[in-house]
Amino acid sequence: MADAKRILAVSSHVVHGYVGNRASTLPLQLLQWDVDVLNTVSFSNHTGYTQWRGDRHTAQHIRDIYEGLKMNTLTDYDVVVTGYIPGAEAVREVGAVVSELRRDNAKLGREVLWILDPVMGDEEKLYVAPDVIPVYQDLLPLATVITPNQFEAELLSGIKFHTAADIMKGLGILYDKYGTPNIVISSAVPTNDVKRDEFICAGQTKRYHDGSLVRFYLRMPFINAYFTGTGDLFASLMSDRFWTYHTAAATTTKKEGAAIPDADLPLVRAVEDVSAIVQAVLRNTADEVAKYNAREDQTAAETGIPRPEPGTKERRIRDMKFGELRLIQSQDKIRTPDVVIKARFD
Ligand code: PLP
Ligand code: PXL
Repeated sequence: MADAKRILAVSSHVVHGYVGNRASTLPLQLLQWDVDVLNTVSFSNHTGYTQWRGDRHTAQHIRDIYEGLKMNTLTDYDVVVTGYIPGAEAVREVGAVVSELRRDNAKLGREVLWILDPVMGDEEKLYVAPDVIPVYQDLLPLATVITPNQFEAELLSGIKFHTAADIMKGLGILYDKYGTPNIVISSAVPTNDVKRDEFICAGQTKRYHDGSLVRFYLRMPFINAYFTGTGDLFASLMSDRFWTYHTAAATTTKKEGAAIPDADLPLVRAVEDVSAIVQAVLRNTADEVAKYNAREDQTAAETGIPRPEPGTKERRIRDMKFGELRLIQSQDKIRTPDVVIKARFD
């Protein structure tokens, strides 16, 4: 048996539900990764419930864990994926740890990819401390792939996405500002789009053989429900697929001397696969949420006790609980996605 692929996942732990590292671990394990899990917080549940208990881990805690790994020579990772880190000092420490880890591996001729999800907020709301923003701005140039969502991409580029063209323009601005070789805006709906029946996932990458820039996008049906953890799932799956296609491209390009067109764009192939998987998980989740709503409506009708009004705390808690991603139920699609949406080039 081949040695397992090794990844370090730096994000949140929740006791209940599937966000942060709890959304990343199972999918990566199903895809044959040995997942080392470094938790940045340990909470009862995700913060979308609006009430939770638990602690944030300090920058010192993150450093300590890394030192422990290092003293046992456990830091020979193929990939590091970083996500939810709610404090500036901790983000800075993660940046220092990843930089050191890559430097140490480079001395041994090993490349470590860094998939950086600049988790800062969603739906117009910042859910980390504002002083996290400039720290991420310092780290983006170091990453292999960044995966901001719409809110984060708008914040980092400084423009609003009114039209589909703005999303593509946003990619260019992000590249000019931060220079990250691979950029993916995981999901965006132009604000001028009144129908809101689809969303766009867009990316920019470089051809391996000549370094020329390529922009691409996928249009997907909009699933009208708000799920937490989607971005975390997206980033972890990107880690798998980008590493896989990148490694294949790097060896092919070296061997053949010239590029094979399809293998020349690992990011594009990765985004196609990942989008298919995320869509499948969201469809399964949305189907279960619909069943939950039907059940609750029926119970209300039978008992004459109305459901709590939307917007109330009681309703929100129940909706959040039944809205957790259905990862276990989606494992077949995680292993073998049906890729039906192909990227189009700008
Ligand atoms: N990627 C795909 C394919 C999605 O369908 C979605 C959400 O609808 C996302 C990503 C969401 O990513 P984020 O949570 O970073 O906004
Ligand atoms: O999906 C982002 C995320 C990760 N981890 C925790 C969260 C959230 C978003 O609310 O609360 C703990």
